[in-house]
Amino acid sequence: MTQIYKEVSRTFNEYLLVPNLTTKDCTPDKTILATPLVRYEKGTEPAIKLNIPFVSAIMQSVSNDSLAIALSRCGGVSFIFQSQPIDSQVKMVRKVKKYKAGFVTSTTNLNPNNTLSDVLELKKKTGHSTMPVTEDGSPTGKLMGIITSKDYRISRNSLDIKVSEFMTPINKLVIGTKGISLNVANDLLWEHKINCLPIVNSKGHLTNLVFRKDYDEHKEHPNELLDHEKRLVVGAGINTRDYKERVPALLEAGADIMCIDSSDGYSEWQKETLEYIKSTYGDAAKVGAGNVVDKEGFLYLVKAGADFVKVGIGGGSICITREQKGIGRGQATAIIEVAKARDEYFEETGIYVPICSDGGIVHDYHTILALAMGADFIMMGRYFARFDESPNKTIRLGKNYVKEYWGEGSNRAKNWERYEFGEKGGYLKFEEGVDGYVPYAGKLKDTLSITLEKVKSTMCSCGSRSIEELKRTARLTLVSATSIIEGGAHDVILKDKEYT
Ligand code: MZP
Repeated sequence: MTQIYKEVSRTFNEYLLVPNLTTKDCTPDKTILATPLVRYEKGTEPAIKLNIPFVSAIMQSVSNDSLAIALSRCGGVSFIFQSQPIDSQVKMVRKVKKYKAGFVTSTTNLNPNNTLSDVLELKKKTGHSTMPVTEDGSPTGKLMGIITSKDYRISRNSLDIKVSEFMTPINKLVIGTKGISLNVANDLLWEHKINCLPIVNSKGHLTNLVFRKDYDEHKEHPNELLDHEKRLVVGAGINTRDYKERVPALLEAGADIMCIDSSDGYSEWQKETLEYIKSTYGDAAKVGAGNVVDKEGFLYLVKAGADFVKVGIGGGSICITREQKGIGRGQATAIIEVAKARDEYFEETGIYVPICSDGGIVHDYHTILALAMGADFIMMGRYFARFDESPNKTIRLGKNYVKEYWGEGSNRAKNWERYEFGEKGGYLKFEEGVDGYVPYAGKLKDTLSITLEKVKSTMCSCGSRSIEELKRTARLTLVSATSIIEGGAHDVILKDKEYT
């Protein structure tokens, strides 16, 4: 007999938080947004924690290397999309792992036989006025000296003069040795009143440059999410088809966390994939799975070895799965049920498996509701697609700037691995996603910091200083349709609206 759930399937807009007592020591600056990313046993620490509870979606129009760098610098993680050849995904992961805040690879280089004329041409081309001089003119050659605009006067020097004759030679330079920390590099910059510090290895070869301005920028990212080698943390999507080739390549490139990308994760293909990965790589490979919307799906993936479980079917902004296939569940109901299953599983086994609320975040406050409902962290696509750092194009549409945003189930993405079941595959039989635009929103860090301020402020209204406390003590209320109207500005004439 068909089972019909008694409870209506609900979503974020239907709930509000009821404030708890805010004590004087509960202020936004004291709230902590750290949250577990992977499973852990009672009494131990998770191997990876996020510094903010946000990750970016496994999507072509969202998570590439530049978004991954920007988000990890702010404390979250991107899952670089898997609907691309293994080698191009691996390249993106490598770029994130190689990124070292403050330590840059020199892109404007000279050799001692270059002339002043070459210097001026290079400056015009790259816009950089600080140029290391290496024996062979490469970014990693033996360092001979440095040229800055203080080293020459165009009105006095002949354009033919060789770089070796007017550069500041190595014996007059302050130099850092490879392996020093950014703090030590910064101390040298300040102590010697210089703007650029070349870093060399034991053979005297240039490895990096550290600029004073980059250090200042680094200071603006106190939440950076770093691995034990102080590299940014990065995630990568995988699928249930080519995982035997993709997973080792991603691990080799340094991916810290992987996640199976699928619209419906309650399947034997996911179980097989998880079991293969865990039996082959053990704890060295961390992998999330999903998406599910109920207790059964959650427990199935947990028992197969998932390090976290992603929750949500059909709620994504670009998703038409519910219209096309009639499957899914309201995101709020799905999270509440799965969170309960997670807590019961923890109670029974002492193993905590974090859950991720994936898709459907429209307003900033929805993120707080998702956390209060029990999500450990939140995956967003639309939210991150709007920023400078996402891979998609910014275009002008009428009076506004927008960015392209398309679903993985759209013909444009051709991500059949995410939607096909077991068949030979290779094409989408029908679309489950749309191709559209989102309003352009500038730099990730600027908007993200406002969203996080809202999260912290609401946590304080709820008397919580941590996400764990919020999940434990939050009180949610359902809202009527008319009380939703009451919640917005109403019965006033807004100043920025035309009066007609
Ligand atoms: P949103 O943040 O834009 O609302 O939702 C992003 C999520 O939608 C993704 O993380 C993924 O789970 C889901 N998604 C991606 N593509 C499609 C599709 O084409 C989709 N149907 O549903």
